[in-house]
Order: sequence, then structure tokens, then C-alpha cells
Amino acid sequence: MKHTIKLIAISTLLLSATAVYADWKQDLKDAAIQKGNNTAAEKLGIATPAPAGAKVYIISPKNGDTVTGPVLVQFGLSGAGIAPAGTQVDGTGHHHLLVDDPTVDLSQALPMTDQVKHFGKGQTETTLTLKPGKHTLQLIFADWKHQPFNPSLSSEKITITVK
Ligand SMILES: [Cu+2]
Repeated sequence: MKHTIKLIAISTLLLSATAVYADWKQDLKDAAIQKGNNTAAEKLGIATPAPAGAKVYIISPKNGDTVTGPVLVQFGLSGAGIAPAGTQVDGTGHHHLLVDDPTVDLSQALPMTDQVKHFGKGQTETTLTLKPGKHTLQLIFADWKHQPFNPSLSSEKITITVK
């Protein structure tokens, strides 16, 4: 009798250990598949579908404003979340600010230049030092691999005058 109880206890233990092992194996498998998909999406430049109803906009300054530098630019977003660059979470991305209307290909990952600023830490504002005169600003919200969503999510392009 004692032996039977022991045996049952041991087999229960073994069964749960097997279950844990199977879960762990499935988690590893899922992680590997996810990683493979991410690498493929990045290599092939596959655009992420835009989160439904998401909007990106510049909170301040406003179109037509005359400001004294440095200029605080505040980024607005609704219907989507913010995640750091490189972190793939559904419905999230990070902000990019286009200064003075650079030409960008919305089907490719955005380049990092003086005119295409990335906010890959998840920032929602920045301070720009701009020469006196007219400047344009536009936000593009892009996915974890810096690639604009499909369809792309960009703000209105605003023009400001720096004194
Ligand atoms: Cu980026």
C-alpha cells in the first residue's frame, strides 16, 4: 500500500514535470517562430497593418505659429500605443519627426538623418533648435522596425516661423 502511494506520488510528479517541460518547449517554439517572423518582416520590409482608427498629430506648436527658439514640439497620438524601437507589440510604434519636408519613402524603414528624427525610446516631445525663418514639421508614426504602417500614419504638415 505504501509503495502504491509512493508510486502514485512519483508518477504525478513526473507527469507535472513533463507538462512543465512541454509548456516550456512550446514557449521556446513560439518565441522562435515569433523571432523568425520578425526577422523575415524586417529583411523583406513587410509593412505592419496600421492600428484601426489610430491618429497622429502635433499638439504644439500650431500651424502658422510664430515662436522663439528653441522650439518644444509635443507629439499627439490616439488609437495606438507607444513602444520602444525594436520591441514588437501589436498596435504600437514610435514617433518620427520630419523637419523641413525631407523626401521619404513610406514603404521603407525611415532613414535616420538631421531631418528625419527618430524617437525610439518612446519619447512624446522634443526640443528643436531651428534657424530663424519658416520651417515645416510633420510626424510619422512607424512600427518597431522604423517602417511606416500600411496605410501610413502621419500628422498634418505644419509651418511655423522661428523668430
Ligand atoms: Cu524609428
